[in-house]
Amino acid sequence: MSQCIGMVTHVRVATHASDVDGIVSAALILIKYPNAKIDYLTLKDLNSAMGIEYDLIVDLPKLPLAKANVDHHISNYERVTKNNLMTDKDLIDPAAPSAASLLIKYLNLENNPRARKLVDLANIADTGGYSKKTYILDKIIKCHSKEPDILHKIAWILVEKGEEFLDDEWLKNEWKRISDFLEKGREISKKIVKDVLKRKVKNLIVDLIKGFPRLAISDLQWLFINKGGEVIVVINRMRDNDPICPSLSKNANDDTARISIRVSKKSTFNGRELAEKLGGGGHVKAAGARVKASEYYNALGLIIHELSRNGIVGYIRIEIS
Ligand SMILES: [Mn+2]
Repeated sequence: MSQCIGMVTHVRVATHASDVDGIVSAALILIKYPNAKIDYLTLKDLNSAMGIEYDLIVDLPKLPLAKANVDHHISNYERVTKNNLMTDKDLIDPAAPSAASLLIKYLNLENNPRARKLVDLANIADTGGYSKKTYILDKIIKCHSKEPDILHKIAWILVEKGEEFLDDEWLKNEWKRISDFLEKGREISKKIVKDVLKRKVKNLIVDLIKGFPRLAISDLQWLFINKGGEVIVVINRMRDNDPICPSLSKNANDDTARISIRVSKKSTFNGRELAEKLGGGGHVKAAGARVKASEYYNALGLIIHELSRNGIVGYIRIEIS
């Protein structure tokens, strides 16, 4: 399937800001349309983008004025089909491993070897796989997920270097800058996980107050589950500046606690149900919510109550100066 997305030279595109799939998609757009104007949006930004007539929206839900949508999220697919919003310009397939894997067909770039290698990275990232390259790229993108100019720069590096993106001096230095800090977070995580698993904890609550590298939160979750834990709930209440990825702490004063839930494959616990009880949502294995600081203790009580039905619950509070 291939489409022409507008006759104008400056196509306007929105893509997902905070992951490898979104930025690889931006790179594919730039290979095809070097003058494209790309907005890098998070789900939170969508409300303010409602009135924009995008030529194409990738790896995000279809907006009312958008001319075309390429995506693989099942929630978007269900909503679009239920409301008869699908047109022959859309390509939404929940069976696709990544939005980029659809976009490469949509843009007729399947014969471009560099594009194909980039799509491989996106597929690994979005199917829970692991490769060192995807890991590094994901961390650098996450570090800058609120900085559109830098995301655009990363997309251009992917266009120019393909999967050899670490040959780029700027990206190489970024990784150098980030990796020590990440390592600190991973070391703390290892200690926590070893300690709680020794105590037979199946369900872990980690309450982050200060000093934990934000970029390493997902590593902590991954480690707990990979070592045999079932459910991990991270509550991020940190208000201090993130020294390595300052833009991640930009909204640290918004008086909310961000709750992130991860569930192991073997567990029958439903992370989405817990998130919904907290006013959030997501998937069965990965979900999240935000609560006001004033509701923190109610939320914590609810989390402990729900987790305790699933076995031993551990609670750890992290405050590092
Ligand atoms: Mn995706």
